[in-house]
Amino acid sequence: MSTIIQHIETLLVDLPTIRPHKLSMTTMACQTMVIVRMRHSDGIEGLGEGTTIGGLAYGPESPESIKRNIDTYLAPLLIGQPSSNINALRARLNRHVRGNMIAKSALETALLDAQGKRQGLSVAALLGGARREHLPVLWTLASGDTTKDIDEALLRLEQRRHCDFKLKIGANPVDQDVRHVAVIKEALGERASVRVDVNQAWDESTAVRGIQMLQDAGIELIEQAIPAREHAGLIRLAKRFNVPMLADEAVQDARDGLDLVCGGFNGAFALKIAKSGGIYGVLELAHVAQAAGVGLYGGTLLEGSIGTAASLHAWATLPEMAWGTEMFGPLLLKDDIVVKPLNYTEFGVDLPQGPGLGLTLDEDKLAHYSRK
Ligand code: MUC
Ligand code: MG
Repeated sequence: MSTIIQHIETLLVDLPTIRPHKLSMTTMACQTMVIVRMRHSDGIEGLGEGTTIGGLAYGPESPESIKRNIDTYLAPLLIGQPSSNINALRARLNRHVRGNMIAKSALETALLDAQGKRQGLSVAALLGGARREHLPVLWTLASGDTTKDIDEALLRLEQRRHCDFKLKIGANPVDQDVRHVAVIKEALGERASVRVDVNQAWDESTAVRGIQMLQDAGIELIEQAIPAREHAGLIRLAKRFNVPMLADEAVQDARDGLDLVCGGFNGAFALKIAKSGGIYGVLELAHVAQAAGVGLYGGTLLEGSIGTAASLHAWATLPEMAWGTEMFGPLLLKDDIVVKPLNYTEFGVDLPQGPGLGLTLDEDKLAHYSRK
């Protein structure tokens, strides 16, 4: 008799951050993750994570909506279904539920984790195999204070933790933001790559002014300077400047990717399992990018260890990513809910080993940080 999905539990888990994390649309002091525990009739449990940034500040799904929509709409579509045909289960979810990509990503991760544990294979092995076991990881400087950011970057360099840095800008007037970035780049010099993420905060004419100054200051990559839906504007910026544009909020899935490359976009795409509804969706986008010669970047929505590990298994199956990854989410949190945290070393992170995601929940910590 084939194994079926028996039970799906969702937990809201609140973990404090190590310092305030300031983005153009919100400041985070805590990260809320939706943890999925999916039990199957063979006794195996699959783990998944659905996480966003700043409640509803970043996108249309909040932690509470992710939990509620899984519990009410998505989980009932999976309960009683055969566990192993993940393509059929994805199609079933997509047929009955529109959008809700973070919720779908959390469930797909739990299906893959369980399938890997069942077959004794890592998620990367289920996807055809890892091409590398160690991936580069950038750090985001977002304390809101230029001196603190420089100290933080110097420490990370000395620790051999990170040598690529992303600065979150867009909350202040453009000249003030550019000054902040230029001072940090000047202090770090050639030792580090410095990039910025504007998180949609500028209109196109502000972007033209800001990007010119950032390019002159030696910034290597400009992420999502203008609103997500302004594809034509993003293409114009990409054609206008030598410094490459990184599309983040603008590119959710393969269709967005196709639209951008058909319009002549020649920058890079930030891949996130949460934007694309999971690993399979994000790999479709990666394949469009590869076919078009668009650079890849392994992105995060600041997930904890479970979502980060799921992303790492996906990125490990791809050819070298031109812009590396930013899978530092667990390092921004004061604590972890897995027994053995991911191993960050030598400016990157090791792909976790073992069946499935390669992680085990720490039940005490999970109980401690779960919302009652
Ligand atoms: C984003 O928009 O890139 C990734 C790193 C970080 O600090 O915020 C995220 C979201
Ligand atoms: Mg971004």
